[in-house]
Amino acid sequence: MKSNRARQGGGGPRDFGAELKYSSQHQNMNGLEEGVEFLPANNAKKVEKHGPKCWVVLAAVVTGVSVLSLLVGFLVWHFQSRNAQVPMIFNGHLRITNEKFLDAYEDSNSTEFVNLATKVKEALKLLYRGIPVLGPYHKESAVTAFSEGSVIAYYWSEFSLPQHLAEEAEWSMAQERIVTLPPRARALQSFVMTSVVAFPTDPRMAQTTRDNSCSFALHARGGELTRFTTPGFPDSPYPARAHCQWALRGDAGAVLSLTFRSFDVAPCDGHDRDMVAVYDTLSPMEPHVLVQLCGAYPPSYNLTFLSSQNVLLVTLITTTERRHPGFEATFFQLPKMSSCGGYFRQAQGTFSSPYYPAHYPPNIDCTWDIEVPANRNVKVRFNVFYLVEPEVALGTCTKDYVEIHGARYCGEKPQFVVTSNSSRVTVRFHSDASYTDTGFLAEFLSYDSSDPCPGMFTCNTGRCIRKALRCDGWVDCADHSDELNCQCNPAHQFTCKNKFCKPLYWVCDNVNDCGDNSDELGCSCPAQNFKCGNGKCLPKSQQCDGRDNCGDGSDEATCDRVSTVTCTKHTYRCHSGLCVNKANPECDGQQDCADGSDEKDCDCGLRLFSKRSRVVGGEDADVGEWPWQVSLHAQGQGHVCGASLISPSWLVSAAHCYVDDRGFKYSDPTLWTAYLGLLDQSDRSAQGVQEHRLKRIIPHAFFNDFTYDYDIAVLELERPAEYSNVVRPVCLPDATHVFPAGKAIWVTGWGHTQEGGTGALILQKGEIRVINQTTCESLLPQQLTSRMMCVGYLSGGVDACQGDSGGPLSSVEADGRIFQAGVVSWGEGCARRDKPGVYTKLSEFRDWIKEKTGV
Ligand code: 4AZ
Repeated sequence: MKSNRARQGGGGPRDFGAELKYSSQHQNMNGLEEGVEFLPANNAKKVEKHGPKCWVVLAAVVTGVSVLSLLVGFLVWHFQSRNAQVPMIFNGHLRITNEKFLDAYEDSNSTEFVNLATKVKEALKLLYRGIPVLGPYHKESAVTAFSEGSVIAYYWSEFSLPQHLAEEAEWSMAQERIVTLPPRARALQSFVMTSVVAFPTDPRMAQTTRDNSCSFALHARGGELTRFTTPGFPDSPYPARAHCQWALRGDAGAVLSLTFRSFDVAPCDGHDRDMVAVYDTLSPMEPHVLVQLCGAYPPSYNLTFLSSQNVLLVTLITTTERRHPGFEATFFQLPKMSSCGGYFRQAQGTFSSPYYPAHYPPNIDCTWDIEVPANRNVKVRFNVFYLVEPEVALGTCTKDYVEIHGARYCGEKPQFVVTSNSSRVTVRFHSDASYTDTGFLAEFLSYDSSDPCPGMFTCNTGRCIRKALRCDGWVDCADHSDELNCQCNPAHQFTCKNKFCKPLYWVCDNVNDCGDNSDELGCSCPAQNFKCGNGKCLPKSQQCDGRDNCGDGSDEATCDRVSTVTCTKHTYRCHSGLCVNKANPECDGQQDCADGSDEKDCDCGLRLFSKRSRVVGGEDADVGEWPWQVSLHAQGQGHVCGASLISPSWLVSAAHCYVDDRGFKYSDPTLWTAYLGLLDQSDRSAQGVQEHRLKRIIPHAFFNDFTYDYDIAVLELERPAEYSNVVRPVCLPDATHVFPAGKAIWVTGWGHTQEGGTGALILQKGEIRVINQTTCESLLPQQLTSRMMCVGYLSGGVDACQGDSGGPLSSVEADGRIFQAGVVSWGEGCARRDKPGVYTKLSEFRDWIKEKTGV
């Protein structure tokens, strides 16, 4: 719940006035009084004789007058602004306890609605009249809807308040009241109102209180799905500067389940943003907001919300003029849960938050009472855990939480285990009135306290992991306990000072892998020296002197001031022909070239979906996560190679995919089909997938089919691709772009998931690291050229494989943009120890791509 604004005694403006008064008195004492005492202004002689003092008097008088007029000005401004009237609209609800709900109350044009609304308005007027901070300033109230229970009225009230009373009025309106009307209110005799409460409205929403042009009321029928959309969906964008709302209802005793099936509004960036909000009430009251959404969500993202009663309100406020389709939503009613939680008397079982994986409802408390056989202990493992709520201080769990043995858990957590040293445990779940999440999925297990993880390693957190994961350099237990007290294998592991074991080739890669930096300490240069990217040590004085002293440009790449320097092969050349000393300045959100050319042509490397699906385990990619990834199907063979989209008409791929082989003309563009926006090979007609024929295949003229040197090709599409949420281009790195050793990069593709295995149906992603060129040359002797780079892990495990060829290596760069670092090319097998994958370095081919494609 959004914390209630606390009432602040002696408001800010008053304190400010007091402070100012004090400081002006202070000035008076130091200036005016001194002058008055020593320099009577009527003594002309004295004035003449004591020339300098005369100026003091004059200055003092001028200062005094200015201070006085400033003070008067301030007081006038202060009282004017204090009394300036500010309009405020509050949205609220109240309960009428002695009325029965009639169906006619759902129709705001019915006589019954109008009559009851008149009574409510009258009652509110009387209520405000009795409150000094509200009564004199109340202008108008209106009832917008009624719902069951006995009858709940939703209303707004408008006030015109002096500025200095706004905060107090806000506080007063937020006090939940039971209203007893004065006996003279005859017309309202026996009209009992409770739970009267209201909160200030988002000023942008206030307009909707009067304008009904985009207001809709929908009632769920039986168990049927009711559909609604933003105006114009999906063919035209929703209106700019619109204020829309959908009041959703079910029958008495029901709750509602609302799902956004498609959601694409303007991105959440910037101050002005379009926003969809869902409220667990029919008034847009902030303390009852379930979610606020902007941007675009992939269809796989769970956007189902449950209400606590039989009503929900969806609002759309648009302040931008961007063109987006909006949303399509459905809702239905279902009986309210009579209770939640459970009572288990067995050795193991599973349980979840209510309605998992939908967003659990607000205002709910559940208890699970678990008891396993008496001679065993019980542990609860949370496999999925999302109880995220905005504005909750880290670790406080003041809003939604799970409680076990008095400890509260909230937020987003990777798998964790809570153990009990008895056979019984009680798990409590609480959700408050605002913001809900998808909740948790848990299982309980009984265990023998002397051997909690039979055949496995027990983390200090209680989690069981495979024994092979112990001391492998990767943290698998949340508390690192699997990597503590290890004996490192000196053949391929480095022993950190803190005793962690890390792969040897991570040493001196400029990344603090140990956590205590001990893997980087032995590699630093002597004092007063600077370490180049290529390991050379140079005097600090040579750093940022405009000259490439390191030989790889690194001494000039990270200078505080971006300056124009002599061009070398390591400096970025602006369109003007001048060079700048900053590393990777392209599309980083900062103009570095005087002509702005480094920030031109930057419509690339961004994903449009604001959120990733919360995939549990696995390495399946999500819809729209790699919108530049392309799948190339050869006639009669299905997926053969990957590629990347770099412009509407051009793809980058690997030359070796298009070499004729065993009688098949892979070089013939007419035998290929490119699938863009694809995730699942078994669902190529999924929404958003584009199927394109190829017009041309241009392999690099120097491609060597034996060494795989120059393994790059560009492919022209027969007709241009249409950019969408799932089809977008990647950024191409400049020839000077550096992807340093140790940098984490993503490789994606539908290739084999194991050496000698079969291809994946769902696009796979894997995070790998750039390996130092000399290390790689020693691992793959006489096979590496300067057009190739190694990326992967020497310990094996994650790698590209057959079928990934031609696909991109995607690197997240400054400003969050994704640049293509390489093209999947070759390797000795897949994921083998000491045999990382080899990739074509894209920066080496920037000019070639420009020459062949114009991109
Ligand atoms: C291939 O055959 C292939 N492990 C691609 C990458 C790698 C191995 C094979 C790297 O397309």
